[in-house]
Amino acid sequence: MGRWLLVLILCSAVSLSLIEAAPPRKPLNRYCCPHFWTLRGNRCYRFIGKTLDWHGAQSYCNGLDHKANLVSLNTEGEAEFVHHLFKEKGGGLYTHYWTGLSDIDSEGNYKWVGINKPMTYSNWNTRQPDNAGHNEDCIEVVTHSGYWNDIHCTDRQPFICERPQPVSY
Ligand SMILES: [Ca+2]
Ligand SMILES: [Ca+2]
Repeated sequence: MGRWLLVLILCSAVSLSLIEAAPPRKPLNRYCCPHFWTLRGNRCYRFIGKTLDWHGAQSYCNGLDHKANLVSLNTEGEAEFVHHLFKEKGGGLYTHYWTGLSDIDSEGNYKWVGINKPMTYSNWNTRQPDNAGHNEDCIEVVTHSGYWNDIHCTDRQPFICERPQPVSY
C-alpha cells in the first residue's frame, strides 16, 4: 500500500513538472484560409464558377462570409496572383470575370466595392474604360490578356471573392 502511494506521489510530481515545462500556447489557424480559399499575404481568395450579374456576384461573396467581397486588385502583384488563380480554376471556360471595381455611384470615379477604396492601381485595356452607350459601370478582366474593361453591370460573369485571413487564438 505504501509503495503504491509512493508511485502515485512520484507520478503527480512528474506530471506537474511537465505542465510547468509546457510552452505557451501558440495562436491557432493564424495562416490558414477556410476550405476552398487560397491564401496570399493576409488575404484569402476563392474562384466562383457561377455566372452572375455584378450585384449578384457581390451578394454571393457576402453570403460566403460577411467580410468577403468581389475581389479588389490593389497592386500589380495581387492582380497577377488573382489572374493565375482564375485561369487555373476557370480551366479556360470563361472569357471574362468580374472584379469589385465600379463607378456606379459617380461616373468616372472608380472604387472597390465593400472595402470602399478608390482605384489606385489599374490595368485598362486599350481605349478602355469607354463607358460605351453611357452604360458601362462595372469592371471585368479579359481572361486571355488580364486587361480591364468597363461593361454593363447586368452581364453575367464568373468571379473571384476576397476576404481577410481569419485569425483565431
Ligand atoms: Ca485586394
Ligand atoms: Ca468598355
